[in-house]
Formats: sequence, structure tokens, C-alpha cells
Amino acid sequence: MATAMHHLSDYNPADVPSGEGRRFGIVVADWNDQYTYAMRDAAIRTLQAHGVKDDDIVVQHVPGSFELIYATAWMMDNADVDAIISIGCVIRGDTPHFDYICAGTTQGLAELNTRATVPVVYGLLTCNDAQQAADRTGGALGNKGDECAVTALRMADLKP
Ligand code: DLZ
Repeated sequence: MATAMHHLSDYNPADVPSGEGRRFGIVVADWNDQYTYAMRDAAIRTLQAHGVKDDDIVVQHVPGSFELIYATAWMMDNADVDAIISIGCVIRGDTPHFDYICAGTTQGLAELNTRATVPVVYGLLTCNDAQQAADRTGGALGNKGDECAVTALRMADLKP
């Protein structure tokens, strides 16, 4: 059950299917890169820890979170992967821009999942401030990248 203090890196390895022979895509936004790269690196380490080969992890960088939609769709159609992790970090500013990027990106990624071809894992942090981002990218609440990798392994395993 999710709680406010859920630690993003805690999981039981026995519950995670092997990733051997599977291929994963990771799309990473460069905005707020001190957080998104920490998530990317954690996701890669966790996939590797569950048997995914380096050559089977395809990483694509995009400028910002809003571009995650296009690159995820492109990867879905062209990269022959079993699941895609879309990683971004939006931090609230002075204008309503935050709300539009969060809503648009979330909607776009959700729509890609309704294709039911390649599962998309939602690695978008939507934070009120930098501390919330730091807490979730290797800080007090673990690393969202670990959680995304575990989710990707489980979703890839839905396919025979
Ligand atoms: C423009 C913008 C702003 C203000 N803030 C963020 C942010 O906190 N996180 C993020 O990933 N991207 C941000 N962007 C960039 C947009 O996602 C997008 O790249 C641009 O609007 C160009 O489409």
C-alpha cells in the first residue's frame, strides 16, 4: 500500500521477474538533470541487477519532460523494446507552466499506454520544490529510478 513515506528503492527481489533476454528503453529529459540523471542511473543499475544486458538498455535523451511523449512513441515503434521508462522532473515555478507540462506529459504518456503494445512506465516527478526532487532521486525517500525499473521488469513479464 502506498504511504506518504513509501521508500522508492525498497522491494523484495524475489517478487521481480528476471530481465534476462528482455530489452528496455529509457527516455530521459535533460531539464533538472541532476535529478533525472540520478533516476536514469538507478534504473539502469536495477535492470542490470536483474539480468538485463548493457546492450539491451537503450537510452534516449530529450530536452524536457514534454518531449518524453514523442520520444517514447518513437521508441515504441522503432526500438524493439519490451518496456519503456519515461523519466522527467518538473519543479513548480512562479507561473502555471508547471501544471500544463505535468498534465500534458502525463496525458500523453497515458495515451501511449492505451495502445497496449509496449508498456510505458511513468517516471515523471512532479515536485513543489527541489527538496522534494532530491528526496526522491537518491535522498530520504529512495530513488524513483529503482521503482521504475522494477515496474518495467514486471510489465515486460506480462508478455509471454
Ligand atoms: C519550459 C520548462 C519549464 C519551465 N520547466 C520544466 C521543468 O521543470 N521540467 C522539465 O522537464 N521541463 C521543463 N520545461 C521544458 C518543457 O518540458 C519543454 O521542454 C519545453 O516547453 C519545450 O517543449
